Amino acid sequence: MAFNYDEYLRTEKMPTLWCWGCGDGVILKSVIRAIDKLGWNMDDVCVVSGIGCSGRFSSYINCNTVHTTHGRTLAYATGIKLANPDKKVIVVGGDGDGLAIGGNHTIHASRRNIDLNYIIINNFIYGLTNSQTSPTTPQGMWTVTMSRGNIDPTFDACKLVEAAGASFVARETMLDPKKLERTLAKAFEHKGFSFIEVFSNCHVNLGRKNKMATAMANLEWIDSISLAKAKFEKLEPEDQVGKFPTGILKHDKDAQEYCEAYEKVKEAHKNKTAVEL
Ligand SMILES: Cc1ncc(C[n+]2csc(CCOP(=O)(O)OP(=O)(O)O)c2C)c(N)n1
Repeated sequence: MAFNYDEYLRTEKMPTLWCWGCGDGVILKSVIRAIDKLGWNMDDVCVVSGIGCSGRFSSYINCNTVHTTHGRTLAYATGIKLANPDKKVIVVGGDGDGLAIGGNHTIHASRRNIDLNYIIINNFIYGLTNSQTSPTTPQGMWTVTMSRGNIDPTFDACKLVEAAGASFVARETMLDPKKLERTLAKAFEHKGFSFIEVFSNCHVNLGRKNKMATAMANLEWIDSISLAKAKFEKLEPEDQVGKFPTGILKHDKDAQEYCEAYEKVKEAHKNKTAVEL
């Protein structure tokens, strides 16, 4: 039987505002199927999103939702989770939202290892605002703010959060929605800060002046820069340059989770003792 997405969507908001061929809709479907697989009750789920095309997630999914200010998703989500530690909190934002204006929050949520599920949809550009350079825009590509080619070195979001202390780190692409669904389900089940970077296309705002103006051309480029972790590791270091491993890159099940640590703070206050971690 066909999967019934309508159960999980605010159908009155359909069709979406996303451009034709945008990967955001594919990712939304994978998120929904991962939630369904885990059997979560939507009353227990809160989706927090930022400003950007990816920010529309919280408008379309039918659960508790907060559409927050640009770059501040994790600050809101941290408050929501600390006040409701038994609820499931999924955070969605763009590469601009989470790595530029919100980069600091991304680092510190990773460091605290709070039990949030943070999905960065990396389309390598500011999509909503029409093509400004983001921290993941490849060098040399055209953007409106670097119209002769981007000179900024890029950065690897997964390496950043791993170094900062995130206990679950994964990268997938929207080229393989079933694999994405499986990885999301594992991330959602993990207790601690789960970070999932999803490569996606923005043929309209990244592709149009970078020789990939169709969704297919943009996706072929994503395919050319990403490969499964096991294959990536077999490459010589010089061949790894410009390529990104996909799959689960880190899964530490033993790291102290922040809400649990916070419970110990409450205990310590009650008993007038020092916190015991
Ligand atoms: C404080 C603040 N600064 C800037 C903006 C303008 N703005 C809205 S979305 C956005 C960037 C969107 O890019 P990204 O976060 O990568 O998401 P995408 O649209 O690509 O999904 C910017 C700069 C804003 N809304 N608020």
